[in-house]
Amino acid sequence: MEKENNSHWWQTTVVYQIYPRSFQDSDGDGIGDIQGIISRLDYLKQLGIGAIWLSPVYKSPNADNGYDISDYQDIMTEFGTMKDMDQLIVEAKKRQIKIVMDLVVNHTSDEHEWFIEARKSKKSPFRDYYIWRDPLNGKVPNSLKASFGGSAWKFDKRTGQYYFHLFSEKQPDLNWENQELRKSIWKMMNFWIDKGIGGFRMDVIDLIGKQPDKAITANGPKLHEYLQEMNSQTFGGKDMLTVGETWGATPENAELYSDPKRHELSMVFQFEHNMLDQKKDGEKWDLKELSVSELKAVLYKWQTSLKSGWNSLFWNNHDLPRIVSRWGNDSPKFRVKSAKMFAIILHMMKGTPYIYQGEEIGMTNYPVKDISEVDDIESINMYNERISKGFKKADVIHSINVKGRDNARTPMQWNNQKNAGFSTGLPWLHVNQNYPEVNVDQSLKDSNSIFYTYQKLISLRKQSRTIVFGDFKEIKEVPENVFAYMRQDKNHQYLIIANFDQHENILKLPEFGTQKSFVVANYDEESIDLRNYKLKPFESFVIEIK
Ligand code: TEU
Repeated sequence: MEKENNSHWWQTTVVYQIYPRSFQDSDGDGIGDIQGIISRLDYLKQLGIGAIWLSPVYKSPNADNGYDISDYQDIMTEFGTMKDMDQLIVEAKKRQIKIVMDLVVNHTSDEHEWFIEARKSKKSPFRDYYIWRDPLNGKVPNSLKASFGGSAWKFDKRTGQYYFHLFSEKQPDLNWENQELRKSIWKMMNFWIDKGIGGFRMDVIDLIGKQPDKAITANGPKLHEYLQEMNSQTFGGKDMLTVGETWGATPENAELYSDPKRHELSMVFQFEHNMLDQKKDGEKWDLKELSVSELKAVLYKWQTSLKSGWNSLFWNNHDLPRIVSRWGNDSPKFRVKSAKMFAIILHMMKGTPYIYQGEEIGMTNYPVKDISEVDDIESINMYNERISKGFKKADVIHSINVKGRDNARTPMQWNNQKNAGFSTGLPWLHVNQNYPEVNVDQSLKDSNSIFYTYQKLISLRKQSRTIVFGDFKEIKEVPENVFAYMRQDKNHQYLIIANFDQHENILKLPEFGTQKSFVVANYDEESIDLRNYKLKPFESFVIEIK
């Protein structure tokens, strides 16, 4: 895969994730929509990205903002129509941007026709599309828990059985053991492929091989068999970008997904680094201080352990807090510097980078004071559960402010006008109050903005095969909070340094001496003596070693 003649477009490109509900509203209903996205394609073109991962736009009652789909082949009313969607694919293509659809096939909405039929009777032809079990001694079949709180089993009175749901009870899990179900999914995927999309991001794909009776949820025994079948029945041979969301991935099984010889996916999202700030046996809400050494160890391990497979690189998505607030520093003094540091570390690693909307202008978390301000089902359910267990309200709200998913979902900040230019109506979720300073207009005017660092890094990846395919080498002789690594091949050698710290750190790299040319940096230094150099807070740079 690393050979030049064997490379794929999705290795050299950078992907931009759009959360449609929060990106751009075009009709004043306070909810982002497809025409809104179309109106911003030129901006994305200017940034330089080559693909958009579009969070779900399908018909949905929005129990989980579109991750509960009631019709895979229709568009959510608030977002527009299938005509708009077709137009988006065409308009994006004109700008050399491919659309990667979110494929949510671990579960549907309970309002999907399949489920509506399935729950009517045990004899329904769709009954076995879902997972049903009899009560055990009048109670739930087993103790498996749902991600959004409570039991994973929901009793359905009409037929006297429980159905299985790993997320909310409005998201019943599909039964992948059923071949007819799999065929229905292939058909639906081919419907989208025929429209000319660029690929799929596959929601919690590591859960489809579950065996609930054995308490197996992730990485079930038939998972890879299903993916190989999917590949051969749908996108196989079409050079599409396919990325699986896999919270349970290890380097070993990431290789199984992404080794091209196995005909599964292009790559997976692994979350080992994102989970470093939660307590070992706790949930994501149980906070722990990040250790930069641990972060380096995890990222470097992923950089060096995939041999035939391919990495994805990301700090943010619609489920994660804003990285500049979480692990950087979003105070006026350091926001820009630390946001640029994250950009540099990420884009210089090996793999395909993913940017989440607003990351390129350094959007930040938005703390709330009360649960009434929260929209996200995960946060709300957790709040109710913990309050009923006796947790202190202030502590629970603190966890939500640090880790809650709404942080990433506040409307995109386009300008300093009403509602940050997101909508002329009342936005569905509060706009971050820092929009007069943090917005796209402002970033485009300021040649020193975070936006232009992202733009530069993206264009570098287009020019340099070393950055895309070169070897990764850790440099160990640096302080704990400093990232230092090389990307190299027979033509070029790049040294990447990033001070992951709001304090200074001393760099002593005698073997590199004095360097003249910077490829990219977040301070204005012109020459650095690497034999002895005081790194400023969050100072990061890339230099080519000659
Ligand atoms: O997320 C998978 C998932 O496991 C999340 O619940 C995750 O653990 C949590 O958000 C971390 O805070 C995917 C989607 O990305 C998410 O938006 C959906 O809610 C979920 O699947 C169900 O479809």
